Amino acid sequence: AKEPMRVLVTGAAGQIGYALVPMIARGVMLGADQPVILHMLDIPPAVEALNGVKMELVDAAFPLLKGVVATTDAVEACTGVNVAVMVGGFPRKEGMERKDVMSKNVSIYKSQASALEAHAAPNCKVLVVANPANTNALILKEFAPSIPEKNITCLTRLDHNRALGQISERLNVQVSDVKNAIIWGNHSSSQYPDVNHATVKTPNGEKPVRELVANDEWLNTEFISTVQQRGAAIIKARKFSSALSAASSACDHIRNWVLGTPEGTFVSMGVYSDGSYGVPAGLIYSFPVTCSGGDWTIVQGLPIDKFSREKMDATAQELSEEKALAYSCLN
Ligand code: NAX
Repeated sequence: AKEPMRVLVTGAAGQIGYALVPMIARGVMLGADQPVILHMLDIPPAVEALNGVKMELVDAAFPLLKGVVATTDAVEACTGVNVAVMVGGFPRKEGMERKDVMSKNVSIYKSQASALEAHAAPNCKVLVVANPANTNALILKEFAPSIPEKNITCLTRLDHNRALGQISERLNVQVSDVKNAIIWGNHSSSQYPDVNHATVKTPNGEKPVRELVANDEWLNTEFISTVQQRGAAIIKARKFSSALSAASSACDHIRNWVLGTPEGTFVSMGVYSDGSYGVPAGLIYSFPVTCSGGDWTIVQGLPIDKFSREKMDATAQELSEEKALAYSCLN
């Protein structure tokens, strides 16, 4: 039998946490043969709710779940973890300045970076979900210098999956037959959902999405804005932000990272830019990646047209501004 893996979920008493921890305990994230020990962190005002989640995990009697740590102590939460999913953060409240929200999250990610660096298992893989996800991940990287930068990522897989979902609805095909959409850039409304390389499996082989949709106008306008604005549409409908889809996509992100992507398939991950595709190095930017042996690699050599270039640059620009804002909060 495999040794259990320790998985940290911060903000575990929140909405996404409530959807995510049962998926992890069911093997959705790391595989149906991989035992897990869950480490759940939240803050003192949420401690009762956190303990309630722990009670439910016990009550669910998950065969793969070998232990649960529920705590408000970051050091205890981070100790020995192999995977860290950072969902906890300070939400933007009405009337708050961007800078004030950034400043709260910078201080959270600075201190949790130190706890992870000092106490996580070697080679711990980190996924930041909490917004501003790319910039929180960048702060975490900055303040955990001994964690390799390739181990620090942020979630744009939800946006990627939303793009696949929109194509599947439009063409009335199974979502599992659609692949290789790309989310470039920031997990914000400046992201660029790109279907220029996406394909659909048909009885006559793989066909480009552009050929099957045969409506460039829709692909270049409504498709893009629907994916960019989907988070807001969910809030409007549900009165709460996306939770089950965020949790499921976080599982997809880690599962592909640890266990690999299928041959010929790429997925979107927010990763540390090395300057690929002319994206400034030193940003956490969403790229198309393949994963193998526990490492991601940016897909190289995709042709980029002028329309795409402009949108990729605009979202990079927004990330550079967020980075500057975050650094201004450090002083
Ligand atoms: P909730 O407000 O329901 O939960 C957040 C939890 O984090 C709360 O229980 C809170 O007590 C806890 N928390 C706050 N500060 C903490 C700290 N310093 N350490 C540990 N825990 C802390 O929010 P939820 O709907 O679960 O969303 C969580 C985060 O995900 C938000 O930042 C949200 O914006 C972000 N999202 C990111 C997505 C992505 O694709 N990257 C999509 C979904 C979601 O909007």
